[in-house]
Amino acid sequence: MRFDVITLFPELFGPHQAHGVTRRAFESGQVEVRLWNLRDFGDPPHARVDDRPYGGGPGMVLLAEPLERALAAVRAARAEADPAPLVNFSPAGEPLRQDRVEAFAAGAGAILLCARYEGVDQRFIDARVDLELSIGDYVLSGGDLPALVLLDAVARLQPGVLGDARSHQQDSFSDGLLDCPHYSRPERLAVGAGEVPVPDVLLSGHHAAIERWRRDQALATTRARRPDLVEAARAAGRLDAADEAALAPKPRPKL
Ligand code: 4HQ
Repeated sequence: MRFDVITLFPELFGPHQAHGVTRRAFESGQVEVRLWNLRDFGDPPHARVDDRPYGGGPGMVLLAEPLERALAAVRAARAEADPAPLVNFSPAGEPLRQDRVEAFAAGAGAILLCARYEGVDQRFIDARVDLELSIGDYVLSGGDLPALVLLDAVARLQPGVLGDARSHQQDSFSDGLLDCPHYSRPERLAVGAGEVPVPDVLLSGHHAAIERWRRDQALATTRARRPDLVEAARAAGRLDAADEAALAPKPRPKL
């Protein structure tokens, strides 16, 4: 797959691709990333890419014409029968969730527009942008970090990137629920005055019991922190009878 990134700060992308478990996906070209510096398409004589908003007010707006030229160059280089979607990152976009990451990971890529300033001339968005995505309800200074977030989430799903294929099945959201807690050495951890053990079941060697415990933990955490995700999993038919039993209110012990 191939991602073309239109940005004013292409230097932000190299370091991410050089590190961690996702490095191989980028270095092998499994996830090919081409960077396009919007400045190269700016208006002469000073390669201008932004200007003041009509109607007044603070901040600057990314100009539609440099974006048009950059996009034309990307489209020509991709030369596709089935054009890749142009994605713009914005707090007004659709929330980016794992199901959409999985769709990108299985697809042929996209063109990622990383805006700066107050945003992009709306006429360019209306005419050219296929999809607006948000990575959360907060305000960033640009769309570069959201693009890196998407690339990272896509790269780790590529075959061979996580050592063990089972890693993704255990991820948060892989089945619509949050992940269960994880424990490693030592068996008893000195904390303050006391010692904290690892939950017994994890040392039992009883694989079915371990699997049930992890599922119950995932259900309990998800209900406590994200009841909306439990509702969505239920509505999607992803909760079986054992899950519903784990979620059911415990009968009050008689006194
Ligand atoms: N932006 N999720 C880019 C964001 C944002 C977000 C603000 C988008 C600044 C220029 N993007 N503009 N949150 O905060 O995607």
